[in-house]
Amino acid sequence: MNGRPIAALAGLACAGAALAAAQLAAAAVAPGSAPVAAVGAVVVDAVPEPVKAFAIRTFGAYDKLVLFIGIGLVLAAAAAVVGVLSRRRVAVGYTALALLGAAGAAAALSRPAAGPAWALPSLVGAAAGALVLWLLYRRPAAAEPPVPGRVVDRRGVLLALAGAGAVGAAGWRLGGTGEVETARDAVRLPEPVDAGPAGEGLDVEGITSYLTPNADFYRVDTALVLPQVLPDDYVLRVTGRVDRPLEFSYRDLLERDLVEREITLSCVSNEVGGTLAGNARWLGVPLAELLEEAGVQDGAGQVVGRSSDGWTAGTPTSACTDGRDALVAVGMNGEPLPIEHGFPVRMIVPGLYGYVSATKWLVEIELSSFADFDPYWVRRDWEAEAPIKTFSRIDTPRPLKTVPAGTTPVAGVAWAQRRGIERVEVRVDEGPWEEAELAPVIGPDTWRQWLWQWDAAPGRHKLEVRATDADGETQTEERVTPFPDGATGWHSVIVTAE
Ligand SMILES: Nc1nc2c(c(=O)[nH]1)N[C@H]1C(S)=C(S)[C@@H](COP(=O)(O)O)O[C@H]1N2
Ligand SMILES: [Mo]
Repeated sequence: MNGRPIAALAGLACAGAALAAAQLAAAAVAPGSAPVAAVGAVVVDAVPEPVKAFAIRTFGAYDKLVLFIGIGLVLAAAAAVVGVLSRRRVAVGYTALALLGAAGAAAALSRPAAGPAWALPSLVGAAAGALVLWLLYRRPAAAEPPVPGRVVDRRGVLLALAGAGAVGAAGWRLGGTGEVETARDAVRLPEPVDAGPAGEGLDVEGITSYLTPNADFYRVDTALVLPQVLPDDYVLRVTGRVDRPLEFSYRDLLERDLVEREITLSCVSNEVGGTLAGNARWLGVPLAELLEEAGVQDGAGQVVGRSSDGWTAGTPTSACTDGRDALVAVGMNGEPLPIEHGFPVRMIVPGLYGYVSATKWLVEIELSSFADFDPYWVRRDWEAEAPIKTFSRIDTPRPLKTVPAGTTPVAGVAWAQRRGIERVEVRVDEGPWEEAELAPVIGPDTWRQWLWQWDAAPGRHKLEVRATDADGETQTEERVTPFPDGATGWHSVIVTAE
């Protein structure tokens, strides 16, 4: 018998062989050139804003994994159907593989970082898939009972599936971040010439730590495969409306006078109560110095940071030169930047959301104007200028927790980078606002921990928090969503005391 299940598996084997061969080829070209990664990247760029917001809200850091699983399921279903249809007309299989190859190649070539070689993995994959198809689907021998169309070589299917698995795994490994990891491990960062003050935190159980360890630092970006930038190949270009275009190697940057500063980075997609923010000690070159050396021309009101994968962010030039610690950063909490946080070089500008300032895998700083250039998220209708809105969060007690009646610490963090936090208040069951104790701060650019000792009466309670920045502006109660320039509203949690 040569049933449909075997034919469906044969279809999977052909698609698997195609993807595995492509993955292996992509390890030699560039990880982003693999067809699934390229198609995924096109999907990420193309999906409408509400869908993307939904994905970030629902899947959080797993949004990329969910996308890959989705693409995998669609491909597998299509491959199984094509496998069955190919028994009658094997041309269906060849056509499907040709389409897969063409779509993958087109997607790869459309990526901003692509060169002509980016088409190769998809084409190699399609050819490998076609070869397996040719091997698996044969005409019945004269001695066999006549069937319409072709029979599938059962043993061949299993072999092909196993082979595809092995080749795919090898390609995945080779194309991984191993080489960059090794290069990063070899980096020795110099000591800063100017080490800024170190802040301290409050010692309260359950509060967000003052400095966020690198491993716990939130990650937000559009990169489905991590950009791989080797420090030895690294060049940062300062271009556009400047008197003198400049180039810096990684070594050039490390040899300059580095400064170290504690700065809180936060994401515009952070919802009220959300955790898309972190505070780190960044080591880097003051961006203002590079701009000064390049000579910014009149009218260059926007500094565009461009990533090795083509992503862009636009920062007002004034925010890079007004004396704040805008950095071309190489270090994070005493280590070279982790790969997922932009190794080898990224931008950090206090006071602005990450999407308008914090380009990771930074390879170009282009002086432009807001009229002349719309960066990645601005093209998707987010605001071009996005200063951080004042935010406060209750970290402990957690929502719906039961706490002992009597004295219970209520604590969390608040931030308003560039302005600073002056007051945090808490209220219980919409009673009077009570002022919280604040941790000491080193300046306006880091978050500030707060603590309020609550005398909790037994029962169910609503706790709310609001912060006031150093300009005297208190957070508005009005709840708005992150789109298009950041969420507002007071964070609240419901807890039971007993
Ligand atoms: N190359 C690149 N840089 C990027 C992004 C991106 O998608 N690509 N996302 C930005 C956004 S939206 C934020 S909030 C910060 C997050 O930095 P982190 O992942 O190190 O926390 O990086 C910014 N830099
Ligand atoms: Mo962000």
